[in-house]
Amino acid sequence: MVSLGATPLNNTVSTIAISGTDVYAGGGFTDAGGDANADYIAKFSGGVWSALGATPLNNSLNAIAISGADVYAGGDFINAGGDANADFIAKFSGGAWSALGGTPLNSSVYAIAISGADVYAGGGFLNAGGDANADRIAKFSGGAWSALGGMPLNNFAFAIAISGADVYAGGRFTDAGGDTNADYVARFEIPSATITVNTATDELNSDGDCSCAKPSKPPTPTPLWMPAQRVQVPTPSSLAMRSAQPASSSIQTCNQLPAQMVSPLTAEEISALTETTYIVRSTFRQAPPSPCRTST
Ligand SMILES: [Ca+2]
Ligand SMILES: [Ca+2]
Ligand SMILES: [Ca+2]
Ligand SMILES: [Ca+2]
Repeated sequence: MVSLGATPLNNTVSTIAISGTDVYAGGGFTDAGGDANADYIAKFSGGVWSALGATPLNNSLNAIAISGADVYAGGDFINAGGDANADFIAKFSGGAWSALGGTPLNSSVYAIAISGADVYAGGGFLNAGGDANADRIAKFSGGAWSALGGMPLNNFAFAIAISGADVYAGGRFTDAGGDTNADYVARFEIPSATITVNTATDELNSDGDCSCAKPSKPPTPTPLWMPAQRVQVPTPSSLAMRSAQPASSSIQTCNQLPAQMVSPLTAEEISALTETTYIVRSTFRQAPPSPCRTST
């Protein structure tokens, strides 16, 4: 083992995250590498420690997660970077700290995990974002905090890890989600909330993305839609196989496609579905006439 730089830190490190060649450390230390602003979190880059921004955090750090150029920190601090809402969790981006949403958490964050654009936090907080069920674990998505499946944890969450649609949480809780065996560690499956496939009046363009808002003119089914090509679309029944909560899902099928062009999804294809994907077995050779273009 060797040191990071010539100036040792002065207190505990609780979490480390790496982005490229930069190492981020968080914990109980202050003035990392002699930088007066490098308190509780610091970046080791090019052989030296430096602060994240000019406004140091005011209390210990427990978790760091990095997504692209954004560094998420969770801990015991409040008002990160002077943002009154940046309590216990904050994002460092573009040289400044900012809050996650307009409603601060009310207690410590011990774990952060990121899945796509969603940030999952675990800790000791209750009612994140005002959601009565968002206790000790919550998802920040689309600017707001929410519970995981309406299921609060009954004690602290200290660790979160995500693999695909599975969110694993560890902590001091018992009976997560009402499962008497889900003690101290549990898995939550992210529901495939909404899978929308366009109608036949929408564009099915060459990249297979058939999401489109309002066609001004229905395309002509032939010869643009070649009979040799088949499209797979999720059906409500296949979605039910995938999701434990089909009632919360909405789906449209290409309801004007000839029936023989639509065949059921395989189990493997169903398991691969996510909120933002659907499966087109093969794309159509030509897009219908504009102006209908993809919206997502
Ligand atoms: Ca300091
Ligand atoms: Ca505050
Ligand atoms: Ca609650
Ligand atoms: Ca139990």
